[in-house]
Amino acid sequence: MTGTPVVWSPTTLRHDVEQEVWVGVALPAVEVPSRVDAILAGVDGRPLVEAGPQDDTVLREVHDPDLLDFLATAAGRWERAGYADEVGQRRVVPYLFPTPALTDGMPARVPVRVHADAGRFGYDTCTLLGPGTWEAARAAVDCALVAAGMVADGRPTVYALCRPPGHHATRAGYGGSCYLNNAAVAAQALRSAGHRRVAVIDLDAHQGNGTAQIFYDRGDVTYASVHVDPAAGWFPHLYGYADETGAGTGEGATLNLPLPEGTGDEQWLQAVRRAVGWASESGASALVVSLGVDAAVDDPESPLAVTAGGYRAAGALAGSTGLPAVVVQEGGYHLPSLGGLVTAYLEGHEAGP
Ligand code: SP5
Ligand code: ZN
Repeated sequence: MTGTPVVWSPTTLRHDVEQEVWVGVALPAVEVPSRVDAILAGVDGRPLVEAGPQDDTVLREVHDPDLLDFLATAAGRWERAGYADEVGQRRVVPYLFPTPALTDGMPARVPVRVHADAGRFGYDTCTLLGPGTWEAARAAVDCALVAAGMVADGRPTVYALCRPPGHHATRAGYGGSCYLNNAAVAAQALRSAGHRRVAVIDLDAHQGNGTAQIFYDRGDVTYASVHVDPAAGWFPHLYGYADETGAGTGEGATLNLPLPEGTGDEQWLQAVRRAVGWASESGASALVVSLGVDAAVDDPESPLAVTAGGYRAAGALAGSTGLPAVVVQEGGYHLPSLGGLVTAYLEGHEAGP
């Protein structure tokens, strides 16, 4: 078997929350376990590697320990508190958000009930958490770690089939269908393995506010993202503007390239070319690609109009750098085209410099 190795874990299928609560209404979830089957079918023929449990060290460098504790225990707390019988909700849904509008600098207690506590970590209502969520999110991190380890050991390109996705997970928060930041973990793992500078290139339709935040004040991990303009009303709403360029030692190490609704291959690839050029000129010796394929024309979650050919060309641009790369799965929700889009990207990337 030839081609990019695909690192996956069957444990990632255990996250199945069925719903997302949006504007107060429970809608069918789009980030579903069958995404994994669709992608596996698409990438068929490449060597499959099953990720087993990995060490926590890098995960704890990227995330706040309180977030990790909450994610690991919340489903059990919810189950024991009896919300399924009481109100018919089997999954953790945040209810109260301790923003400055509520606390205004006054000391705030930790709410005793989990439905009131979830808003300390969950920053939107869409990202439900149930039995299996922690195990799956942790397994997705394991996929990213195994892929990063293979690249650190000399494999040129490895694809991590991470699910749930990760790039909206901040240091201390979860949201946007993301719980643990797989791409940030991969970047940090490459740093620990000796790469002095790592460049993250985020192709998901939505700006990866979690990854951007985690590395915002660092110069050793650069972040470039091509995404639908948050100013046009799109997630993550607060971040992804062009004037966010980093802070402190990270000043100039963040590049946001927001695009108008309806953007197709030509303009999207122009931005991808800029992001890839900027990343390779940064002096990075390794890449992490946050491969969301929800910029695709048929995707239900974004207004961008990229084709499979566009993703193939984006892969070719990243591959042309000749840099070793961990490609991490992010979003992409149109099940009939999902596998083909991921494969198109990988074929482009595999062509190399
Ligand atoms: C990883 C990733 O792609 N996350 C994107 C999360 C964006 N979710 C924002 C809110 C979803 C609202 N969905 C309702 C669609 C109605 N047309
Ligand atoms: Zn997305």
